[in-house]
Amino acid sequence: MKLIIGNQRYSSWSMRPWLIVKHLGLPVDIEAHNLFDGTFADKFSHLNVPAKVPLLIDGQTLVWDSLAIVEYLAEHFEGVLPKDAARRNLARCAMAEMHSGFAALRSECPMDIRAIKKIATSAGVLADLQRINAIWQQFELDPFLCGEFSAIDAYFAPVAVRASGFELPVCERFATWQQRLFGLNAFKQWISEGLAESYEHAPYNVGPVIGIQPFARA
Ligand SMILES: N[C@@H](CCC(=O)N[C@@H](CS)C(=O)NCC(=O)O)C(=O)O
Repeated sequence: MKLIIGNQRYSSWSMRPWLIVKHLGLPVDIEAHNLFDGTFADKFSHLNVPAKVPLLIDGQTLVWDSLAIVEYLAEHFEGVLPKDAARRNLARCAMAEMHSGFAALRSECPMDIRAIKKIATSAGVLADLQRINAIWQQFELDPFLCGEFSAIDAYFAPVAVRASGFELPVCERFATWQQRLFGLNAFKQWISEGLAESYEHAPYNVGPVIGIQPFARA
C-alpha cells in the first residue's frame, strides 16, 4: 500500500491517516507532494480521483478521502478503530462530524505546525470550539479518546495543532489529551518532518506571528 500526502507543515487531511500508519507501524509506503507548486493536480488526473490528498493506493484499489482511508485501513489492520463497539460508534460519529463540519475552525485557522499566530476569533470558530469541548466530555481519556491511540485521535490531531497555534480556548480535558498527543512519537515525527520543509504558503499565513508552536521549539 502507498499513502500519498501533501506538505506536512500544512496538510491537515494528510496528517490524519499518516499518524495512524506511523503509530501502528503499518506496512504502508509514504509519498509526499508539494500541493502548491502548480504540478500537483496533473500528477493524479489520469486516476479519476479528486486532485486532493490523502490518497491511498493498494494495488488496483484507489481510496480517496481521509475518512474512506480510515475505514479501509480498519478493514485490513487491527487497532485503527477501537475494538469495543460502543467506543467504535462514538469514534465514527465524531470523525464524521469533523469530516463534514467545523467549517469556521478549518477555514479561519489553517494548520501550521511552526507558528503561533494572533487572530480575532470569530463567533463561528468559538461555536466550533464549544462543540469540540462538548464532544470531549463523551470520551474517557484512558489515555487517549477511546483507550489506546486510534483513528479518532488522529482525526482530531490537526485541531490540537490549530488550538495551540491560535491559542484557542479549550477545556481541561482537551488540554490533557492535547499534551498526550504532543508526546506521541508519531506526532513528533510528523512535526520534525514538517519543520524540515522549506515551502511557505502565503495564503495560510493568517494573522501576525506571535510565537513558535510548543512542539516546534528547539
Ligand atoms: N475531504 C477530503 C479533503 C481533502 C483535502 O481537501 N485535502 C487538501 C490538503 S489538506 C488538498 O488536497 N488540497 C489540494 C487542493 O485542493 O488543490 C478528505 O477528507 O480527504
